[in-house]
Amino acid sequence: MQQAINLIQSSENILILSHKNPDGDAIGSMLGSAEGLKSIGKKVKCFSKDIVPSVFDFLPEVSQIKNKINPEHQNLIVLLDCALFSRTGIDGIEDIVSSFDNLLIIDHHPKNKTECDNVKNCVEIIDHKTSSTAVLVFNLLKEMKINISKDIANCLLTGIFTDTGGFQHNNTDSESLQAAAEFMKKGSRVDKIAKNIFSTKSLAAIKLWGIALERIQTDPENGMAVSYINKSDMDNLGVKEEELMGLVNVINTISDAKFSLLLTESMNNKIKGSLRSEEYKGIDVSRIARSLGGGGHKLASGFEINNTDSSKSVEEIRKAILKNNL
Ligand SMILES: [Mn+2]
Repeated sequence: MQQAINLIQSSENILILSHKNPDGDAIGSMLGSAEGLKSIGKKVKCFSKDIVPSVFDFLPEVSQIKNKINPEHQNLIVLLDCALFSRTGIDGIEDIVSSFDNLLIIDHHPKNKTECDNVKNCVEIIDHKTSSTAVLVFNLLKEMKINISKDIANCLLTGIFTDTGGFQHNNTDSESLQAAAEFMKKGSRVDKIAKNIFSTKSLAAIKLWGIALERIQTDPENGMAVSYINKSDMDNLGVKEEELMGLVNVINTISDAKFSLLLTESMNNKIKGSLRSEEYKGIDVSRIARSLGGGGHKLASGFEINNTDSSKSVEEIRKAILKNNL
């Protein structure tokens, strides 16, 4: 922690990066840390390869997360909610980060490799037992005696809220709830965040959820509940991929299923898989995700398969998962 503070204190220009397909924790942690660092006079830029899903438009200063950035000298790069530059998904990331003095990684994903293996002046705050990167950012800002404004509170509470599935997943711990209580004291409201995240769906999106729910198949042998969404399903209803956020959690409410999988055919010929399970079901879905080139947490993880020649059907991927892992 003290090394991280030293890095920040000696840095004027700070670039904050997170992973591709940014989720609430990535976005909330970026915005919350940016506000905190700006409040002590730092020049901060936030960059994400993928646009921020519109469900997060309610967050303060969300437009400061840019999708375009020029390679320029940075004193410090802060990598949030992931630990490798490759996870940012940015083409030519090496050029963008080629000129920086220091690197700070703040993450809560279990891992064996981090960018600190490749970079000399690097500090990592990594704790896979923490519910969210937002909690780690909060601890750092507190340690730096940075005033937690209502805006910072809203951003970081959104990170905790989304990564704990609205305080329902098994990573919801006293530390997350204590942090949430601090944020509420600053004027942030869990109910408002919940409304913005969960209750802003379009009719078309709900109909598409219905199609996916209709398609669920369960496999009594391995306990998988699986469904899929094709790109044409989204096109026909005019639904954006980001509106599928949370769908896999609904599939995961089937009590007989040991784990759930949602396959989504996304743009640029990729098939995305989202996996969920519950602690008491005794399945580590990150193992499945890793075997397919992805990663994540034991009970919530994901992978992405290139399908440039459209050679793989959802059915083939489903079979491959069965064959390799179970
Ligand atoms: Mn996270």
